Amino acid sequence: MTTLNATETLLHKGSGLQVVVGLGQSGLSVANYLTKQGYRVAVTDNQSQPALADQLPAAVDIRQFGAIDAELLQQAARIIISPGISLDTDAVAAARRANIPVVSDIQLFCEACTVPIVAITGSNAKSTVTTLVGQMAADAGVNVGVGGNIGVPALTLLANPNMQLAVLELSSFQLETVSNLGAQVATVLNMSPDHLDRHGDMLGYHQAKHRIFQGAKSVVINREDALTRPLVADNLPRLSTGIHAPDKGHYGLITDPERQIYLARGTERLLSADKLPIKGRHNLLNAQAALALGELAGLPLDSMLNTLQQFTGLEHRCQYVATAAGIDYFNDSKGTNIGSTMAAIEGLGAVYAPKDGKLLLILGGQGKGQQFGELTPFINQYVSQVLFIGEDAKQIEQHLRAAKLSDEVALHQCQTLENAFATIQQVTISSLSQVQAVLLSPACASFDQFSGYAARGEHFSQLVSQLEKGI
Ligand code: UMA
Ligand code: ADP
Repeated sequence: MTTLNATETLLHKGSGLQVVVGLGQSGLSVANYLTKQGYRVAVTDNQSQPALADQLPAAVDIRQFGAIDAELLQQAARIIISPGISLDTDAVAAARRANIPVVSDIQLFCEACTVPIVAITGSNAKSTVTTLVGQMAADAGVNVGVGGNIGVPALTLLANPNMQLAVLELSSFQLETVSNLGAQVATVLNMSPDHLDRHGDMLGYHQAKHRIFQGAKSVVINREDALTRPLVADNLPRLSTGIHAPDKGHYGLITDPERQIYLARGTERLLSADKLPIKGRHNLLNAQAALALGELAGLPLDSMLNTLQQFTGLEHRCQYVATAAGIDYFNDSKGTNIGSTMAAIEGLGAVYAPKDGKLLLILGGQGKGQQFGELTPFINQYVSQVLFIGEDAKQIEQHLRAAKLSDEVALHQCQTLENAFATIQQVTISSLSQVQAVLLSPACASFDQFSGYAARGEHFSQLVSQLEKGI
């Protein structure tokens, strides 16, 4: 067998130029990884001065900034595209027509990763379930790496030589350029319209998400959502989750005659729902998904149940902020699509409805091509006031009105969160408003007015605290 020395490896690999498209966090991780592997690497980005350019390794000697360099892409042996960049971008589409392979950082990760992968996608709950499974693994004494769309580029996990398990949150953007991921266990948690401006339609979005199942050794399925069911062999090990009593070995909920709800595995009651710090029906499904994924990754049940009782959830996800003038304020800024906003309205609505309370909902931002009329039944049932903000506010109002919105729901165009808070004060002064809780769950991206959902949520919390202080 011939082995190459370091210089020869460099020359050998150098013959195939690797072009990184997009210099965000994932692009930087790819440049670092591939230069360490001895490849010749070039980077190109739309921005003329990408913020991370200073952090590129010196070995990256081709840097084309200010536009994605179409000629450079034509010279590539392989293109590694950032998830934020569409495959339809002219230069990228031209390279694909020339049969140049285009992959994501996740493809490089799964080719290099030697430990089992838990792969998690879905329209909503990805970060919650990924964090929970990561915590379950850590609490069980497993050396675990948690990364992907959650904000830690997957390739950076490879720096840990002792990693025993990788838990990856994967977006449709990352998955559309991944083949044969080969996860130990894979799941699509739920499917509701999102990112349709990028994927064209629900079919395109579904196809991208379901790439997560390629080569999977086992799968977790949500019985409540047929669109999560994979097209895989019948004999592939699988567990399912749902809101009804489960079949033997599967996860679900059992409600006893006193109406107490339990997480269950088959007929076994595992944990009373009121022992979970995270609330709402959607979180009971999330807890089950984490248990099922953990089981198929070999984690012990008792330890996982302990973790569930400690897990208080993530910021900006239906997070209670404060009570001001008798009204409870909730920050669900991470509700960036209609599926998450439905879950938030239903989850909180069910809490306030028995008290004859209604919600005041703040909605809007960048609508991403969604059909907001699907929110109308939830609004009719639980919401008395809707306040619109952001660039697609007028269009969202039109969608709601066109979908049989009840006359009892008042609508207010506010443009900004500041204006929304002025309106909240006017509206809630009237005892007729029925408002007992204010919910920011925009169902939209935030980039028209904020640097991201976290900035939007923090701004909301600041405005609540000003209200509390009477400023
Ligand atoms: N860029 C171009 N041309 C374009 C668009 C972007 O050159 O047309 C450049 C930008 O100038 C920038 C770079 O590409 O320099 C940004 O790349 P990126 O948007 O892919 O961002 P990264 O920093 O690499 O972050 C990505 C994910 N971002 C997106 O998918 C948009 C992060 O998910 C992820 O955490 C990170 O990789 C690590 O894996 C964020 C996200 O918003 C949280 N995800 C979406 C979501 O959750 O809905 C899918
Ligand atoms: P993702 O990473 O997929 O965006 P998060 O865990 O960050 O998921 O939650 C995003 C939003 O989805 C939050 O607004 C949260 O309240 C909502 N959410 C959480 N679990 C579910 C679920 N099972 N179904 C629908 N929405 C959910």
